[in-house]
Amino acid sequence: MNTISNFIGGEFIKPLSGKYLDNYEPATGKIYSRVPDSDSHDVELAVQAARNAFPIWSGMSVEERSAIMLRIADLLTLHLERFATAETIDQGKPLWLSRAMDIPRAAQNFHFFGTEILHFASETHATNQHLNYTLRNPIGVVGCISPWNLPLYLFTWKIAPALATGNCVIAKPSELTPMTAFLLAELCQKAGMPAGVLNIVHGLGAKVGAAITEHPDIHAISFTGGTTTGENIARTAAPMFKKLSLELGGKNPNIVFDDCNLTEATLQSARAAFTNQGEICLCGSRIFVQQSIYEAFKKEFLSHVGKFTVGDPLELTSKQGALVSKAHYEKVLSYIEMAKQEGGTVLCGGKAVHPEGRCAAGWFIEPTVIEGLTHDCRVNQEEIFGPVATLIPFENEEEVLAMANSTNYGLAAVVWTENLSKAHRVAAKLQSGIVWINCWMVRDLRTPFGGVKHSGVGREGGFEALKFFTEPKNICLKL
Ligand code: TXE
Repeated sequence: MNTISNFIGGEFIKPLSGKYLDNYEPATGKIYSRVPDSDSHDVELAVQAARNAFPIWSGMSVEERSAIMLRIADLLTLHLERFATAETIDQGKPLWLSRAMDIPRAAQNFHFFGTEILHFASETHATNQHLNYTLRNPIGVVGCISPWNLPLYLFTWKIAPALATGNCVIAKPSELTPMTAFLLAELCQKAGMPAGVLNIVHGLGAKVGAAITEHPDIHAISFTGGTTTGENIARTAAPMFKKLSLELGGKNPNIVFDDCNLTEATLQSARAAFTNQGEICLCGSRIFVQQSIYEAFKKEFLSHVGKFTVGDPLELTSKQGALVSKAHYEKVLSYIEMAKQEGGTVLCGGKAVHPEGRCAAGWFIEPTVIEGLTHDCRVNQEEIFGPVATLIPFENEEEVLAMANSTNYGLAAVVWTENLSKAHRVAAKLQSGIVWINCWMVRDLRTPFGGVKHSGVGREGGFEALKFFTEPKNICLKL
């Protein structure tokens, strides 16, 4: 049995309580490793290590920090296969996806912020009597709490800018997908990262995550996860005046106008709905199709969905893998039942899958498409976060904008039209932090990333992330 350790003060150490949680392989539904059931005492140990390391790490030049981060990026690329296999076993996603997206993006996160920091400048504001200049200093010890859907991808998306700006980090990956963060720690050691700069404390959100949020010496929290959890974190952090970055859930509209490139729109809409088993906050799960092309779109879209073969995620023939946990699997199945109660018609999928062999007891669900629901029913208002998409017809721009903007969420949106003035007009009116026009999941890491309404507070990415993890100080000098 593979036993994971915490990584504190540059060492792999057991949880002080000696307690562990079972870690399951989603594809088999079986326990395959153990993860520390840490608590506030382990977090305290990590904070002490981080505080001791801060003068060293923040005292390094940006070039020295950058060199270590670029070494980590190179090591991740060198060990891609090992990390991709570990990610697939731990999260349930297909191996082709871990290889093509998750691990390369984790390396890219280190490379991007390890180089961006070299270009992070600040401002001066001069008059004929005074010179103002702005210093951007690291905050000190910060907390990074990440989710289970893109484990290493989002773990590194948070810790890389924090580290690049000279902060020391207390990081907590999801207890459902701890493995690749555990493996990353060894690469950080190899890359020469000083002890205590990055500390990884594994365990339950309500214990370890809460302890990180509550700790008086952790002055900023960067969180990605569910909206309810984000709310809990904000309640704790707000009266402590901590900086907060919250990247939460989504219920993203995918709007298909009748003047779209239908071939592209159907193919990409299937990708947008079912990639990573639909477990991406950017997935387009509400597909609005203009009435005049509804039947044509439906026919072609369903043919693409039919190619999302569900199976053993370690098999390269599998386009879709297992859902991350039994609880999440049951939650998604309950939404499919709810859709039937709300008057929906299941056009394809709708059932659990039990592949032959080792995966017979795994947590698999067919890619599911449902039509005939109103835009304001629960299935079309609540985040399902699984392989479930709905088709909703519309007549005109005004109607579809009202329906698209009708949820509490506002993270991402997709628009399909060859009429660019319409594309710009609709994009401007969509209540979301990200809008893709005639494409999906194109990610330029320099752009601001995040949502509005219940999809979060603040932005990650590019200089936004470096600004979040630094405190600007204005100094005014009399000339
Ligand atoms: O997320 P949680 P879950 C959505 C998706 C999913 C729902 C819940 O709808 O079904 O959120 O998923 C830690 N204080 N997204 O339960 O609970 C937890 O240990 C501090 C969208 O996995 O939010 C984990 O490390 N931390 C999202 C992290 O928070 C706490 C991706 C996320 O767990 C905590 C994932 C607490 N009180 C889920 N409770 C996206 N936007 O990509 C838990 N945690």
